[in-house]
Amino acid sequence: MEKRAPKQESFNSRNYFILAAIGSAVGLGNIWRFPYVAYSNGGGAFILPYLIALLSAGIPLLFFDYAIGHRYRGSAPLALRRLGKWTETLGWWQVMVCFVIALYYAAVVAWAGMYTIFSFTQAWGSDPKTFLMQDFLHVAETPGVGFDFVPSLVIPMVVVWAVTLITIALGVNKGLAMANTVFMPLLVVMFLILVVQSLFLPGAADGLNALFTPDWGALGNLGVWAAAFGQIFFSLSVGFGIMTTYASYLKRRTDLTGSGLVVGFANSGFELLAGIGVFAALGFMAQASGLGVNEVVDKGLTLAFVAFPTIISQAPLGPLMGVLFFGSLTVAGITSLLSIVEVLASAVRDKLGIPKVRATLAIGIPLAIISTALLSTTTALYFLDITDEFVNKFGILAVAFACVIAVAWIVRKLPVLSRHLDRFSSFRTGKAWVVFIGAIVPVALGSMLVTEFLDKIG
Ligand code: LEU
Repeated sequence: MEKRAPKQESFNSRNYFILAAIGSAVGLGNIWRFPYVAYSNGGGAFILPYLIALLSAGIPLLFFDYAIGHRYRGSAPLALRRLGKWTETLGWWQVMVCFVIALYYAAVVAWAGMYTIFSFTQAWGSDPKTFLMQDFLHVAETPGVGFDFVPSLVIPMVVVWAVTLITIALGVNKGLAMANTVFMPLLVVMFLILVVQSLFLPGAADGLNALFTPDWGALGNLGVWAAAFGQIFFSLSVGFGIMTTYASYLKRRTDLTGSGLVVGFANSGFELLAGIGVFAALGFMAQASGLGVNEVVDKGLTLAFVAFPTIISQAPLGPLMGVLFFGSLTVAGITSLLSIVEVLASAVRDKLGIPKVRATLAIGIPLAIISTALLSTTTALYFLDITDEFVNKFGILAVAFACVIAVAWIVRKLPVLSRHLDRFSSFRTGKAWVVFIGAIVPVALGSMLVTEFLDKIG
């Protein structure tokens, strides 16, 4: 049986909420995912599907999450239960998605933290790939074989988890708001210096040309559109409980849509900046090694942990660049990780009716142990690759699709939410928003799920 939930916390100011929401949105997805996704899906032409995805699905879904969180004031499962009883199940599905993301997201943050330290001495030597695979991760040659512990990975994981759980346990103002107030300005300063530094490297223009040269033909490919929507959902943290939870901490009188626009555009602005910074640096790397930019681009983990160390070793003021790049990755990652864990802690708090500190420990300690156990082993990399792909493609998209269908077409609560949005906003979204959430978003999400599914089995 559900216990009576303890009194809901709330952010002391709307600015804290906006800061925390931007902190959640801007994360690993912006820095290492976006540049590669844009480059490999039409380059400059990708901006078009990307903007369409942002405006037609990302922002409307952000308003959707905000409206549910603010109106029903609770963690994702509780808010959804208040909305339609059985829809609580969807809230737990969102909680599960967050649980799985947290397992590996924390590891990447921990590794980025270690690489910030390595940057001072360029500990990776002349062969960053071998260093990453053999000396740092001790990757097993065959997946599943040699499930051995790598003790040196445990300490950074413990540090990341300790920081995360302590911050969440401190509560919404002393923990979340404080952390974001310190980390977000730090991130902006570090990242801006990094981008300027990259733009001054020889070869930077080649990198930018490679990123922005449009391949208009790519727009005929459904996969490119799917990539744009997928990027927006992950990057904006919409559809899987995070923004619902954060909006539940907003005071009653507020501006939901105005805040949403600030968060949406700040996130995309950061993403674009990351694309510019990363590709300018890759242009330098290509020139320094006498290769084409297309020969040096890599995605995700290898982009961050192999290509960047190579660049840092060759660039003037390399150690500074290393600290800025990996420092940014760590800081951006931790503020996103906080939001993922907040979803879990608040769900447990509401379900068991226990204080936030106890709820944080009750879910956080098992989570930290499982995450550390799985990702401090020689098979960490395989686990990360598989779960990341699976969660992105099926977890996030599928749960967002299910929620939108349930709310719009089964419990039919869109009119209530729309009125709520209009009441607590600086501008009215009216009928247009209902059409986006009721028709355009489900069609977009549905077709992406089918495409991904056919792709998997085909
Ligand atoms: N929005 C975050 C990012 O771009 C991810 C989310 C799971 C918190 O990295």
